Amino acid sequence: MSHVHDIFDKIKQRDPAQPEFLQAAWEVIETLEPVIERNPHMRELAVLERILEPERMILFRVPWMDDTGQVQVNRGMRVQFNSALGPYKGGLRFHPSVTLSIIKFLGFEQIFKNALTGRPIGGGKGGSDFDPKGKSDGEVMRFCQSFMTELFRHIGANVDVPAGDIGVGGREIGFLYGQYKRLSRQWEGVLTGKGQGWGGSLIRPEATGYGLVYFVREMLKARGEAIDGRTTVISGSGNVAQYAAEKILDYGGTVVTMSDSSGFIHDPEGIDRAKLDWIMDLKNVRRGRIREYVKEHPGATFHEGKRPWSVPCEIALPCATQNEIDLEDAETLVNNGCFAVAEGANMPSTPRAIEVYEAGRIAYGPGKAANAGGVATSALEMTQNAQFDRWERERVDAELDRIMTEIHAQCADAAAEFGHEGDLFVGANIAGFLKVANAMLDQGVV
Ligand code: NDP
Ligand code: 2IT
Repeated sequence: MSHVHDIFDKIKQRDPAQPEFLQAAWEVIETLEPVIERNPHMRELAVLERILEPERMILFRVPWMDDTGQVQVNRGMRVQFNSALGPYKGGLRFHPSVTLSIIKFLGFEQIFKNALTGRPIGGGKGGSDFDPKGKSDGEVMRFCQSFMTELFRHIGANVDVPAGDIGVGGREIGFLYGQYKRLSRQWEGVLTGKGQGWGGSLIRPEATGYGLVYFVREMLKARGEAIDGRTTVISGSGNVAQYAAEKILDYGGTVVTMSDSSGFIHDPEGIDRAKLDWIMDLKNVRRGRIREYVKEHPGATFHEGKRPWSVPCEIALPCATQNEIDLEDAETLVNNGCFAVAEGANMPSTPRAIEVYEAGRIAYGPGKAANAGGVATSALEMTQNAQFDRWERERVDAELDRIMTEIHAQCADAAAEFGHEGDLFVGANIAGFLKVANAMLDQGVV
């Protein structure tokens, strides 16, 4: 049996009930066989085995009182996966589906994503099975305060720096930060995605979506294509989806769908700037559901319980959640003429969907490369906080664009070097892995 199969068997035995983590782990290690062959010392030093085991996992009870006076109990967690390159860095997800398997998969992806950004940040992730949907601001605040009352002793500006993810946006980061500051008596860059008036970086809210589209621009450029005049299908209607849509419009593309967990809206005339502003207000201020779009925009239709991949497009941007494009969705996309898929979400494509992209030779930007703009800009926020400085919008955006362009080049170069020309999936894994593995080798057996 090959080295990577052998290692995978061991992690399966250790954590048989963690399907998302096993999926993310296999997607990386299956592409690393040639790297290990070229670097046999990595085997003896168990680099793969070490990278697959988190440095530390913290699980804790989060009790809080709801508006009726009833006490609720959720589970909190933080997986501090790898600190070879810098302090642990990665988001917090608040969603009822959160399990240790999901947080481990996200933390594992984060290690390589963060390495690709070229910034000094390690990989981590955390969250809770708390559902912010339908909760009052007071309930969300009490939950966040209770969550941070335990988490604060495990994090710090040079230790571990959480941020947002699904269900954690500016409101939650504010409540979490306030409680951290109160408990630690430190005003420091311990969280990113902070408010613009109190240490948050300009462009951080936009960064994942903008960065995704900068990556798409590079991916298409390499094939002599461009976004201008192309039709884009987007899933999700949260932070990443909204700013991906905005940047597609800036580049002259058309966006015809957005979605949430109830279904998708299809607007054949295109979601223009004014309609996108309406969606941003719906989701971010009124905290409404995407189905409400069709009441206001009669040309559009709502498709209950469905995902948007059946709508013909040239570019598909999954920006909702993991495993949202399966084999059949991928086949439909390719058969309808889609030639580029770039992942705003983490692991939105199942392994069989990825096989379809590769067989169809379409441009495929894996999440750990394509959505790295969010964490890259978080790292720029950390730099600004450490310098007690605040950069102009244009400076942060230019830096984000440069980082995304560089990530695309790194992935393309690593793919070519290992005989997989044009395969950014393999390239992202190898380029990210080599940076982390070399740092681990330098730092001894820890
Ligand atoms: P938000 O909470 O802002 O939005 C999430 C969106 O995805 C909502 O439209 C939500 O719909 C939908 N969604 C969530 N869970 C599901 C589900 N199980 N099935 C169908 N739809 C779902 O999160 P973000 O936009 O921040 O995150 C979206 C994705 O991008 C995630 O995969 C995240 O890990 C990834 N990501 C985020 C980054 C960031 O900076 N925020 C950085 C890099 C990646 P509903 O409202 O119905 O739940
Ligand atoms: O998945 C991700 O990269 C994020 N949710 C952002 C992490 C961060 O620290 O900004």
